[in-house]
Amino acid sequence: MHIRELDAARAEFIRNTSQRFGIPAAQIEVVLAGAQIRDSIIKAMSRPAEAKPWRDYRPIFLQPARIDAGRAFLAAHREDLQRAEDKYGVPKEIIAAILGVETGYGGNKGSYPVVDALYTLAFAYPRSGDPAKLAYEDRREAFFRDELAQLFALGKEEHLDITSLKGSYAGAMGWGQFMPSSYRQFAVDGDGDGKRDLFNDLDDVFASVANYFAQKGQWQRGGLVMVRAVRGADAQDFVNPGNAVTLDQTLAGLAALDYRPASPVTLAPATPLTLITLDGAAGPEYWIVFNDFKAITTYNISRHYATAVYQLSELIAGRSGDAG
Ligand SMILES: [Ca+2]
Repeated sequence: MHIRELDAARAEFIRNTSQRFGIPAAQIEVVLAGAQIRDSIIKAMSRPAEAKPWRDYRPIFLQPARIDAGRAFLAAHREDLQRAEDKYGVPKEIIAAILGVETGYGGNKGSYPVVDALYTLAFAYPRSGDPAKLAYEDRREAFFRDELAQLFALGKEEHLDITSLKGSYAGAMGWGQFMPSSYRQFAVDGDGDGKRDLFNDLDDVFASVANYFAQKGQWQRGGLVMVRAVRGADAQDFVNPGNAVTLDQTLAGLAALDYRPASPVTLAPATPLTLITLDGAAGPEYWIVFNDFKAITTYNISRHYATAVYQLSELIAGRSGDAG
């Protein structure tokens, strides 16, 4: 973007955000005047881990150190995690696994100034130059411009100095890496001290992650996440395009296509589900996925991400997760 275009886009953003959230324009102006467009953020956004095949993605998140740290984390915070599980229905191992994948259990909450991250992606989103990707890149830039606006609203509502906040290169914050809009919509005050603090207060963190899944993901208490499937000799490749999974199959429907659970599962016949294929180290892996798998994809739409979270949760719980 040329300087003049940037100035015009920024002026429009300031006007809109000021009106939308009742924040003085001068206050927004001062923050943006101190914001920087950072090349390191543009580079990081251009190579996400989710694009790797499952066989290369899995070892990043399911290495022994992360599993051991997860077990220690669960042991140290069992009662507090259990309270969140009881209230929201989301297993404590899933909450712990999310924190393990997102930030290594709080060890790496991100070191980028959140204002810079969102400002960079809102006004200098990386462009491939490929005309087929133009509409997608425009949508992403608009998404980050909205998140930057929501960050100003969050600062006003939570009495935060947003210029002091650190996070990921994409502007995700705290133990669970909430974007500003999710922070505003789904964060809850777990310990009842009147503040929603996703940076320092673990009761708030646990309750907020669980609430996110319960509200946005429509998590079903006691539901299945995913089970291994076996491909029969007569099966055709199962086509399941796109990112988000669509639960438009049943066990009987999959059986008719010659895919079956590797171990018997007890389900109501109409239970919605679908099949996904992962490119594993030993060849294709077939998995039947359910509502609570889809719920995890509301946190990050990648199937690899959801699978890693589930398998980490199983390993933290001391089960195999049929992780292979
Ligand atoms: Ca609190």
